[in-house]
Amino acid sequence: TMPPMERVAVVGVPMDLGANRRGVDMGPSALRYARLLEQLEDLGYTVEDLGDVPVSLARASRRRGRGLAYLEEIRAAALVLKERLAALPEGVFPIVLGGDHSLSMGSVAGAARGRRVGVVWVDAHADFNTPETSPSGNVHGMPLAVLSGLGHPRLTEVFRAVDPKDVVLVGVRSLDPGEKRLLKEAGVRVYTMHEVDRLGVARIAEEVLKHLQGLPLHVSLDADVLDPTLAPGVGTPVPGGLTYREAHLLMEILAESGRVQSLDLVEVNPILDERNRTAEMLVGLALSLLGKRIF
Ligand code: 5AB
Ligand code: MN
Ligand code: MN
Ligand code: MN
Repeated sequence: TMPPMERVAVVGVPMDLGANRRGVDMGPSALRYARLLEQLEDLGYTVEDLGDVPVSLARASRRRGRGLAYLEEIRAAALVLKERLAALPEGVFPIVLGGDHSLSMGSVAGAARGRRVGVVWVDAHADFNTPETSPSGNVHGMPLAVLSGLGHPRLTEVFRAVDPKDVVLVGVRSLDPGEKRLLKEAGVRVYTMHEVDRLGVARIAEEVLKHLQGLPLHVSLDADVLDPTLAPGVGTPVPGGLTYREAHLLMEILAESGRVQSLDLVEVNPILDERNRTAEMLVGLALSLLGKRIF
């Protein structure tokens, strides 16, 4: 089954302000270079590239560490993204190219258009920190909390978009103490790598679809969910990630539901990558999520 849409709109967000390491702002170019658009056309989609959302440059002088780095700059870029997605006609499937994961505040809020959606956040991390629980002050560790209504008021006032009970995490293997507590209190469903090992991805994917029954789905795919041997081009690698087939099987089963309506491909850092293989991995996964099949 293909998703219920034949048109795809691609939007880039060349932003690295939410992360510690520079370079993830080149992710949109790397994903385009890996022939995302051409391969979607080969699959039968009508594809439009909407170009990139404007993002402020990082300043060499800016001190990083505690406190929220680049809060206003990130808010502004994510807000433009939110408005661009919200303005798309119904029936167009947006694929957002990152960029650090803070952009997903805008993509989920924009794709939701004020309606109830389920979010499948596929990531080594939960991105559920608040300024109080964050060990780094980096906003890319906070977007899922903000979307759920937790975090800095400048962010939640414009990006709160989901009920945390409609959020599922898959592939998690690195959580900070405070965010663990918040995830439990909020009632987010978390499939860590322990559950991936025990249950397998097929069972998890079925459970995710059942848990989010009846809802249109947004998939947010962080490259660092993959094992770093497959996807070395990430700023925050964690050992013990998804294999090639686990990641594809998850996308294939989600695709079969016909309910996925929007996608983020984020956290690709070409500076840290080897011959663009991390971008190529994410492009392959996007194709599986949009209906590409082996046979
Ligand atoms: B990513 C960490 N939890 O908050 C933090 O790559 C890492 O978007 C966040 O998942 C990783 O700084 C953010 C330690
Ligand atoms: Mn992330
Ligand atoms: Mn991550
Ligand atoms: Mn990262």
